Amino acid sequence: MTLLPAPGVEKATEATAWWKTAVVYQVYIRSFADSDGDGVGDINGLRAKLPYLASLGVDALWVNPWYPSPLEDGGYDVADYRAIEPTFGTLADAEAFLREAHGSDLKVLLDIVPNHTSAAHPWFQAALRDEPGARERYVFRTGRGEGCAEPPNNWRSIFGGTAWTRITDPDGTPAEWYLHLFAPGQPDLEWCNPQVRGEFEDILRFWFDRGVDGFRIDVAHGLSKAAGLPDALDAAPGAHHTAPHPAWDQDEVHEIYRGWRKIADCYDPPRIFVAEAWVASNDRLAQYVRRDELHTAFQFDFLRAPWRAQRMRSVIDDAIATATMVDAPSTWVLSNHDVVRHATRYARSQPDHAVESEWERARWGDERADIALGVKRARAAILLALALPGVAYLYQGEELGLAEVEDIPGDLRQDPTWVQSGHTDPGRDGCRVPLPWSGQSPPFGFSPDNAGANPWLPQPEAWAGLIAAAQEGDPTSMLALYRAALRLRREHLTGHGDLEWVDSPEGTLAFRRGGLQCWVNTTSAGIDLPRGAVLLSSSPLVSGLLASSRTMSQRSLPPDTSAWLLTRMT
Ligand code: TEU
Repeated sequence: MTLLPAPGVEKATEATAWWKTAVVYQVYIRSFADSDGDGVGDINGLRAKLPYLASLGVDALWVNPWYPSPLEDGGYDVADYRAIEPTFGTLADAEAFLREAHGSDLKVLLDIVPNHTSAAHPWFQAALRDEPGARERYVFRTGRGEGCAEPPNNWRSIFGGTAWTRITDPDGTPAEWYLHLFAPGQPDLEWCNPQVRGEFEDILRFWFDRGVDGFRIDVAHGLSKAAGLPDALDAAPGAHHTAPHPAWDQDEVHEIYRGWRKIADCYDPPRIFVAEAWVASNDRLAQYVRRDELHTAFQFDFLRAPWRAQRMRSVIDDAIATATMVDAPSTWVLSNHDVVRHATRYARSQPDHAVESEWERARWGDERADIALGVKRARAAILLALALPGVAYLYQGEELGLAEVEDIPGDLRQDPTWVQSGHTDPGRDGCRVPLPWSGQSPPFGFSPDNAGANPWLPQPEAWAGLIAAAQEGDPTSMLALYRAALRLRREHLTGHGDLEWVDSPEGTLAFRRGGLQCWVNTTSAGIDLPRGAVLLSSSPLVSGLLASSRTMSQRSLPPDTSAWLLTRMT
């Protein structure tokens, strides 16, 4: 991989840059495919599934952290950023995977976790030994109150509980507190420290030099904290940081990413970034994707929107308007490894307005989920997401129609959220259950036959009806829908610019892009469809005489259904 000379290099024209229209498939490697029978997914299992991923029709893969880790937070507690967790494989396996993915015309994004390390990271171990300069790499502060026995401020962990833990000095005396906005095993790094900045720029180069095409940046909004670490007005940052909080979305963070962008642009082809930034508005989100900063950022308002046309339309309009201000594509996503799978989010009653975070309601809701309805809506939602201009991310298993597994026994749950919330939040294990590939009983081909261990989370017996092998040959399957939509998106939508809304009845939305129209019906009644060849529909359409057109047959778009129509360019 050639490394171009320093600044002043010619940048590849961005007009047709792959990252502006790509569909990226998220691989939560721990639950994707297990090649060695230990019940945990691994790189060689992923390598074996590359033909499946290539045949799906995506452009790139995003692999969740595969670095050495105690796995206290599913690998987001990194102990060495330049190696591979032995459970997942070796660096040689990773390099072979990169070669083979590129050989299948799939780009590869890794996950980088700059906000914090694992407590097992050598840097933090040095800090515990109070080695010179070691504590300055993290956020250590003196406690407050009598004997400094209270935390330095009122911040709470995203997972629940306080965001501070007090350590004892090597001689056993109570010492300072360190900040962890997530689990205690994830000490926050001090990004004012030039050593921290230099280390992560070197980590980027380590993987870029090995051919990695880019990074998803974990907690991109968290690296810089407000000076003085003041108390927050609302101590609990909230899972989605929609209220201003001194721990999140500080302006100082952008200088870091301008430096990262310079590094990415020095490679040929240039490397790219996608930000995980949970911020209060799309105006704030746009700050991360200015032309000299990151390329893309997940559009989480779309993910958080209820299945309601008006709400989704206003989210789409706001997202596109703010992204366009900085000449960035919008990045649509419906699910990931942190939220309730959308087939379940859509399976309960939907409010007409946005609730601060829909999936919490779904996650804790005691309303029975109508999964058949949720899957029908998920089929319609993916035709909406893939028709929109910009980038789309798919979370592993959504192409199989998987819903959230909501009955994992408490003693088998591994998400730190479950413990830190005092068992009030079931956590995120329900969207991380190992995939069903084949067979009629667990492990459903996730592990080899006669594997030595069960999958690390239990799979529902009902997944026998969702195995990928059975869906391969079924034209009505979710897998067939995803494959067709990705193919038709490439043929009819990529390269076409903005959308143009088309008038449609209340509770529906319709827009034109190029010669294609996308119609979405979120109501419980059918609506008339305009003339045009139906390219694809998420559920069967209804034809025949309709009340609104007495003389000629017309198609109706059923409830909770989307359709792509090929209409003459007008
Ligand atoms: O998530 C960042 C984050 O804020 C999440 O906690 C999110 O707000 C919440 O889970 C939504 O329900 C990233 C990773 O995606 C997550 O898996 C990690 O646990 C977290 O950072 C810490 O690294």
